[in-house]
Amino acid sequence: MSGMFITVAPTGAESTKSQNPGIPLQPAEIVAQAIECEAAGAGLIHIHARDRDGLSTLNRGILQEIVDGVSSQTDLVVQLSTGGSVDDDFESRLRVLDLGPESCSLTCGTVNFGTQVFHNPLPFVEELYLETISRGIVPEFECFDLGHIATLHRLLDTHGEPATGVVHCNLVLGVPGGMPGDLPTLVAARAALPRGASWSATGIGRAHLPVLLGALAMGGSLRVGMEDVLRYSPTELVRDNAQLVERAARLAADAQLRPLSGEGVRQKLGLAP
Ligand code: KMH
Ligand code: ZN
Repeated sequence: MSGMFITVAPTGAESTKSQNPGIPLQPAEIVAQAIECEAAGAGLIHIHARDRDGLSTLNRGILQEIVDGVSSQTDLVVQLSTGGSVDDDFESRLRVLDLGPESCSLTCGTVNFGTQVFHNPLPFVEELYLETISRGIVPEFECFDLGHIATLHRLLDTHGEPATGVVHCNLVLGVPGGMPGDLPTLVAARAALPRGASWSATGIGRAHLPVLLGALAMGGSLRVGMEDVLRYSPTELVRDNAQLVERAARLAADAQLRPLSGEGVRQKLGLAP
């Protein structure tokens, strides 16, 4: 199925309420914002969990609570983060798959992450990929750098295609330590993707709008959300995730594109007949 979609990444692992009080951290807040984001045009949700203190966690009880709320109250495609935070160990990140999500993130290599390091050595990446294949989960290949796209090619050459036969990538630009968030880099990254791949892009922080507009112009899908950006403009904080989805949907409509609903995303990713 052709067409573009909007992913919302409402929470992430790093941002705090003191940076932006609108960020949803607890399960009920995340579910409430998911409902609003679906109404605004999102088709897929990328989920991270926080504990009662608002700190990043891979606790499967909390993740399940969020998944249950989102699945029972929206038709959004559910994608769980296997990235977690830079402090999470590989075993905990793999065990997220025990929850049986429709999709999961799969970062294709290690990257400097500000002053920290997001560790994704090849053996872990391969193990995670093989687990997605055996469990029928659609991986979203997260590429923070051009080298990650080279690793994606290597994964496909070595281990074959993903469970549903669809390769879907998310290009992440503007992480300090990863690809810069500018148009020439986005064009290069998109050109390096496997032929026929489905792709979205997201720009972190001030790279958000340039990357969104570039991806839209190139026919890509869009990822927005407070995991990636906390300011709506240089002078304004983001109100909530729906505000970001609304803007993306508005710009897509101006470009004469209509984002796919959850059902359309399922078809595009090979999750539905
Ligand atoms: N929080 C970052 C270290 C993912 O969700 O897979 C990793 C991340 C990527 O957010
Ligand atoms: Zn994430």
